[in-house]
Amino acid sequence: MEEYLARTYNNLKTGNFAKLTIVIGNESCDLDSAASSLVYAAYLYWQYQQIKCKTCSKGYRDETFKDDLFVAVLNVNREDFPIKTEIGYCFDKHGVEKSHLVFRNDYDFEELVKSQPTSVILVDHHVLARQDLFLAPYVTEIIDHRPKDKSAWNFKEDTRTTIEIVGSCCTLVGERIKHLSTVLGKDVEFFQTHPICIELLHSTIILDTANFSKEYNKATKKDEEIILFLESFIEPFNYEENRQCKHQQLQGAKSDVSALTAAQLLRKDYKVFGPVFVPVFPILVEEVLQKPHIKQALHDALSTHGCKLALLLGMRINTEEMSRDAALCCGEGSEDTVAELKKMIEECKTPPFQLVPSSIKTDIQHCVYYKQLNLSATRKQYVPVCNAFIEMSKKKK
Ligand SMILES: [Mn+2]
Repeated sequence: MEEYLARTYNNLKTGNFAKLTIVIGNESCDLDSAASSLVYAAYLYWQYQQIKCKTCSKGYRDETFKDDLFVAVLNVNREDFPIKTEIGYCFDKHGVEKSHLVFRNDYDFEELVKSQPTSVILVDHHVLARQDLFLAPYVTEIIDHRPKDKSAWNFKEDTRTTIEIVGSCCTLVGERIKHLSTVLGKDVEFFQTHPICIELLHSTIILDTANFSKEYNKATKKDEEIILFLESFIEPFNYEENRQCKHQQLQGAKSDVSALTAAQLLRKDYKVFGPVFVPVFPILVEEVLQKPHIKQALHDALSTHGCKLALLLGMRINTEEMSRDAALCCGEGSEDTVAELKKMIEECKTPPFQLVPSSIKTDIQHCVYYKQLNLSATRKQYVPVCNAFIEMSKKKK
């Protein structure tokens, strides 16, 4: 894995390759997308090395011989990678060297795909985001676990597809590698020689199925089958405990935002409803407001998204206790507008948020802070209020 990552990173940088294959996940760049693209690209590289050795005589491969390149592209900008805390945790734990990863904004991929023979493999999605639409004509394979969506299908007719509803795309990647290895006559050699890949697939399937939780209900028979296959290499001392422990650690890492800056926190999980910017945090808003440079970060976030108001929603879970809080902030000159939304969330009956105004020390000028006593109300419940607010603002104009 180490050798694969370093060599790929350097060869891409120096343009030292014949044909390019890009393996890319969806734009949310969650652990499933990251692990699927990395493991599948590593496999394709390994497979290429196996076949190459058989067919190429040594003398024919002089210094001018260039290998094909298989690049996993993490579909997130490099500076936003720290936001994906569970990926950072998982990669660190299993020894994936982060300095050799390739990110969305490391290259002008639109130029790159045009300038030489290129194939693109989509994992964990098959509807391209607007900024990825230029990839469509190059797509040769799709591995995804969402229901097939033909509405935006503009891929070549001979595109190889593995689209099946299972808990995790990593399950399908594991199965595909197993199958390709058999065709190659290599049985389980790839898995035996790539323990990091086994761990990445294993961890992701556990996180995506909430450790095969019945309530969550995402796991399928195939997820179970592949995880057992992976565990035949991991050979944990106690299978049940191993899974449980991994699940807890990954969940913990996902909500561990202690190392993030104010600006990163505001980019981690947000939605925009017209003029209202609504980020949610896995910590209390009270803590977010204490972060250095929060005032500037909030100002920047509002202007980036063209918003006037921000509704910040926080939540903290301590082993058993949960608490929630919220804050409504606005930029200069939007004080009138904020008063309207303030009234709406305070008086909302469906459901009542039970917002209790509380004092807090912050250098944001226009900020109302609340404890939210209704613990089951999430951003989902605020959406209708935001939409009603947008409608009302339109009528006023
Ligand atoms: Mn997925």
